[in-house]
Amino acid sequence: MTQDELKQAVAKAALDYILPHLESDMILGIGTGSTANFFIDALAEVKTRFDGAVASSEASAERLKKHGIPVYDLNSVSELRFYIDGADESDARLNLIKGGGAALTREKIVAAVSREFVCIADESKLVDVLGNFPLPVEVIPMARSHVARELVKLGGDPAYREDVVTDNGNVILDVWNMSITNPVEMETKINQITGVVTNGLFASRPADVLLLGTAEGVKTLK
Ligand code: ABF
Repeated sequence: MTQDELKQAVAKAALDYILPHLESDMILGIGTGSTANFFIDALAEVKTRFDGAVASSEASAERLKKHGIPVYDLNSVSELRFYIDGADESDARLNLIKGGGAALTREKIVAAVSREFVCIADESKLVDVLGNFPLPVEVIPMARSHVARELVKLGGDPAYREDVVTDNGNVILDVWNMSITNPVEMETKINQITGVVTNGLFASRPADVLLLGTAEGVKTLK
């Protein structure tokens, strides 16, 4: 199976996972990226069974709207029953690295409002220790150099992601060469650096379930 076929399979599995719970007034949290895009396309087939969605990026909002799925402002919603999104890496405890698509801050906000975070990924994303994928950090532009120096003190090797401005008007530093053995601690430490908006570790609030596309079929990790 190709990687895209694995992504399509987990997108379908996520739809099957949420389907029995859908209600006409329910609003879903929807993520960003190619796996999330497959999910949005699958979700369109059942769009009459729920009310609408909150998106973690402008790109996903556009895709939802193109399918005729209403998109809400998060401030008008008190709870999202599910948040369905991809990841760049997951460990076996469902701590994640996200933000390869630069949408990490909005993703973290949507995750915070969601009752159940369903992560969808192909098997290449499951790792023993997080950090092979460079950890994205969203930074207020004027603090970029300061934050980079502080990240070096934490053992990382930050690189400015040039030509990328987030949906919030900020910049991204990608931190290479970190072996993140204590994700909750690292997430907290990085967030305490002045000028950091947020970082791509989802460990204080990890995924609740990981649907993993493998050559042997979709595996469910909880
Ligand atoms: C989002 O999309 C991000 O947090 C993550 O960076 C990325 C995963 O992309 P893909 O599904 O295309 O591999 O979920």
